[in-house]
Amino acid sequence: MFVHLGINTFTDREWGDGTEDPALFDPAGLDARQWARVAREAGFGTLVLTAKHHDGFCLWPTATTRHSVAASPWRDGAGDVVREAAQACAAEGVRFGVYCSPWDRNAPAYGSGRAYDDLWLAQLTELLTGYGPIAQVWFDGAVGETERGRQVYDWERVFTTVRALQPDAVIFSDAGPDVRWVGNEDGVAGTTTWSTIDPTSVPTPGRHDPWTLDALRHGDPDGSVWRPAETDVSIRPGWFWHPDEQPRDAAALFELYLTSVGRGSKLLLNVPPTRDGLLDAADVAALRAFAAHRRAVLGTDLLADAAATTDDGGGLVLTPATPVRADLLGLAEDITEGQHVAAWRAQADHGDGVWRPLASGTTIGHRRLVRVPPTDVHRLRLVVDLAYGPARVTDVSLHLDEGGELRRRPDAHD
Ligand code: FUL
Repeated sequence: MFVHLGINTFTDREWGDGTEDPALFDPAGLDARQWARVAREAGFGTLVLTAKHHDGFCLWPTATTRHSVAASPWRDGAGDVVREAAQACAAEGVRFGVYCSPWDRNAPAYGSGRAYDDLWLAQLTELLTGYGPIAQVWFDGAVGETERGRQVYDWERVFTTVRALQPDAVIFSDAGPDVRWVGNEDGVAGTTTWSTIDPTSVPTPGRHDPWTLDALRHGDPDGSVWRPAETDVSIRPGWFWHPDEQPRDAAALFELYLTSVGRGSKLLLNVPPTRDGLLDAADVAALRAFAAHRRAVLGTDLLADAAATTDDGGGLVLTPATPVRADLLGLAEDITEGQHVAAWRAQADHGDGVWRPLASGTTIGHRRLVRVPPTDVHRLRLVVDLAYGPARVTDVSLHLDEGGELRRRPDAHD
């Protein structure tokens, strides 16, 4: 779960310009335990907090700038959102991660090169040494121009510092090094998603050549680094909470799950706290309904009791004890030795002994979920037509999400 909270929450903006008065920040009812509890209950493994967004306002009492919670009325200037969030996550058994924006529209040194990197690394050092284990460090790619020009970050130094201070933290950016951006903020990974990529195709975060987004979206089966795609998207139109915006409903959230996790990617879903510092009741209700729906649909595998055989054509044939009606196909590949499946197809026998096409695709990865027309399945056959190494398909499942295919979004096909 992504948690965007900051000055923007109080100014109704998405990108602050850094001139905001810290006095605006006062989420009086802030309860990070509520965020972490909702995250855990809805099935999120990690919570990533915007410790600093582009406006430069720090949610912890940093020694590096006065532009922080220490200058705000919240908790009489003695509060620390990062600490409360870290402790809440520890108490709820949710991993904790931080977003600390490279782009800083408040820092006078921004755009000057090393002087700004020094400040930013000092901030990162505070975050990575003062709050216990950090599971993910999240670097967004937004870069602004200043009158001094464009800041060129020393990414090697940044990554080396994170590694030294939190060796187990997963580092996210356009250019990894551990997890890559999926190339859009719509919640849609590619139907072809390789966890490997050619690192030279996206050499640094924030560099968007014409082919960059495509490289991020699909990855590369010949890529030399393992750098899975993470799909970040917000439950609301904006990343920050705005009074006039509404969250997506449970059906739309399930669709996001299918187009992210269901395409071998990770889902990082943003749920922004209100001005009171709590997750909005409407968002919580949508998350709960989404989690219940997801568990009901995906938790029931209609092929659970099926007998498995292999036929002459190299197909895996699954025969349930009684015919099943399904509209969602689930596949999984064991990726511990690499991701290999490059083309697969599924066929169904509707009871007349004839194999008819049901679905086909390219990559599988750790999870592939594909909507199929509502079908009576007497037997299911899976064939892997192309694999760049041993094809280890570990799961073939069928599910029923009644009517779900009607909600399929037109942009969800690629
Ligand atoms: C982007 C930022 O510009 C947005 O405000 C948001 O934080 C998103 C997750 O990353 O690069």
